[in-house]
Order: sequence, then C-alpha cells, then structure tokens
Amino acid sequence: MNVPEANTHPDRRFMRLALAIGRRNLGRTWPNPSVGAVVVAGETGRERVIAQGVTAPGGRPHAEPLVLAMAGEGARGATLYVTLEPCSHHGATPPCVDAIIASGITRVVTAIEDPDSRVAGRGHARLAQAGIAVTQNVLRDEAARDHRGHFTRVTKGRPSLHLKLARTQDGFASGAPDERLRITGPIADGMVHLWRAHADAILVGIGTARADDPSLTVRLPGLSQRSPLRIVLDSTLRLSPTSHLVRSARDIPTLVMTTRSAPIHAKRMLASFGVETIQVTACSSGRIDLSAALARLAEHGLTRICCEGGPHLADSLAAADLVDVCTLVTGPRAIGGGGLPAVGEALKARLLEPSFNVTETRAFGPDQSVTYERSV
Ligand code: AOF
Ligand code: ZN
Repeated sequence: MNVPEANTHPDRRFMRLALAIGRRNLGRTWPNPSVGAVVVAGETGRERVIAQGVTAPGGRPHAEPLVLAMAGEGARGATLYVTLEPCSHHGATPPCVDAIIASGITRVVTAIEDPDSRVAGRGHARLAQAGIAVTQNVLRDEAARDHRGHFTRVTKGRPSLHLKLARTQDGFASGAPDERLRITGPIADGMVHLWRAHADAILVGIGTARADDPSLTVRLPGLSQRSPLRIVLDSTLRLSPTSHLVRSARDIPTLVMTTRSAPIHAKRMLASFGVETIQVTACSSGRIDLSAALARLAEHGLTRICCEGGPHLADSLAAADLVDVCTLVTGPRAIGGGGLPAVGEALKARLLEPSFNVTETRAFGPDQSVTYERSV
C-alpha cells in the first residue's frame, strides 16, 4: 500500500520520529544497524506514542523487542513503526517478527527492506502471513541514508566512508609539508566531534598521525564516552610511542593496519601500549591496499567509518571509489599558495559524478561546510 505524499501524513510523522530515535545510537551498535521503533495506539486522529526505542549499544537487543516490552498489553491492536524490516532469522536473538506477532500488533510500517540475506523480504512476508497489515517504504530514502553503513557492509562488503577535509579559503589543507595549520574554528570542530560520536571508527593515515599528533577522541560534554575505535593506516609502522594515539590506547581502542614490511619490534612496542596491529595486503607501491583494508574492517563488523586522514589518503580512497560521503569545511583564512591542495584530482572528479549530490551546506561561525553524498 502506498502512503499519500503529504509530509504531515501520520505514517510519515511517526516514521520521522522513529528515524530520529534510530539515529541516537549510530556508532554504537555495530556490527548491527541502529534501528528506531515506535509503537502508536489509538484510532485515527487520536494516535498516541506509547513506546519508543532504538537498537541497544552492541547491537542487541534489537529495537522491536525493547519497544514491545515497553508497550506491554498496549501493543494489542497498535501500529509498530520501524526504520528497517524486522528480522526473521534466528541469530544472536530470536526473530523480531515472532515477538511482533506474539504482541498483538495489528499493523507494521517499515521504512526499508533489510538487505541482509537472512532477512531480505522474509520479515515482511512472515508478518503478512500472520495477518498483520504491512506498509513498506515510508521515508525510504532517509532510512537508506541512516542505514548506509549496514547497507554498504552487506552489499559491498565494506563499511561506508565519510571523508572530512578542512581547507583554507584558497583551497589548501596545509602550508609546507608536515606543517600543522589550524583551519577551522571551535564551532566546526564541535560538529566534527559529533560526527565522530556517530561513527564506528575514525580513520587516518600515518602522515596525518605524525604531522598532527591527533587524539581523535570525542570531546563534547556528555559524549566523552562515545569515542569510537581509532584506526591508523601505517604500512611500515612509523607510529611513535610518544604519540597521543599510542599513549591513550589503553583507554580508547586503537587499531593499526600495516603490511608485511612492518618490523616486528615496532609491532611489539605497539602491543605493549595496548595497540592492536593487523596485517593487510600491500599494493605494488608498498602502500596498504585500501579496498582490502576496508573489506577487513567490514569483516571485523565495522559499518560506518569517518576518515579525517589528510588529502593524500582522501584522494587515494576516492581513486579506489571507496568514498560515500564527503564534507569539506572551509575556514576564513587564505595562505596565498604554496600549500597542499585539500581536494586532490581523483576526489574532485568523483564529487562531480552524477551519483554525488550536495545534500547540505552549513555555516559554523566563520566556517562553511558543504556535504556531498553518493545517492542511495
Ligand atoms: C531488527 N531490529 O534493531 C536490528 C536489526 O546477529 P543478530 O541476530 O543481532 O542479527 C543482526 C541482523 O539483524 C543485522 O545484520 C540486521 O540485518 C538486523 N538488524 N534487525 O529487526 C534491529 N538492529
Ligand atoms: Zn530483529
């Protein structure tokens, strides 16, 4: 059944709420998607939200059993809004469709089918067979964007990748090589910390790790517990034992991806600080094979990666067609030439492809951001 277009239609309103709730746990549910669910009771025109919830941190319980428990007897005859097709498989938890059928819910509205081969339409089919009215594809595109990480992992075997690059007014990422340049101000930086909190991992290259000595943590009031995994691509293990990343690895998980050229003593040194290293394939240049590295991260369960790794890494990721979202933040200052361009040739070409669209432009104090997204 199709839902009328109007934005105020109750199905859209309640699905919009479910999507907003679902976004709360982005970055905390991997390997699972962060799904939002809302139970609505009452006749048309007098609907009430009686329960709302989101997939728990760590990915389980799923959203549906949480909201059904909250709704209790109130679920009888009510409508469940859920941002992803409910699962039908026996995985780590029993199928959500069984819990829905048992609860007495009479209508289920979903935003998008789950591409996971264990579900892929079977969840909807089981609900319909049980006599439940099913409405699909409500705010589908919004849901596809929110679940981009899950979809990319399932369909492409890699996490989704959000590139973040800061540039001066005249387009440079830095002045002289290895020189640290403050481009953006505190408001834009706060936004970057919020993106970090909603990512499963933050990725940088060894060049950035050495030049900037970043902490890559979430430093926002109330969200400091949400620092995600930090990943450094470092083909020959040049990460310094005195770096912020290494020194804080006991508190915040840190993973270094390297190649067979890594010296064993460097591996041991990193291990003694609690840094995990994993070896991945190198290209003929000796650099890490980025597609192989991302495939490995997907196997590890990661779905959403935010890359703050500097222009060289950004351009290599774009050349390998591994970029899904790119945010360019432009600061007010110009350096007058001689620096390293923030957007390299491969990325520039990629962002001009018809599959990429500008989805957001914002001002953060004196800084301006523009976000490009691959269509879903
Ligand atoms: C839902 N509701 O809240 C989520 C779902 O390993 P399991 O058993 O936890 O199942 C993981 C799969 O379930 C995951 O790949 C995705 O297809 C789906 N996630 N499904 O019904 C939820 N998070
Ligand atoms: Zn489920």
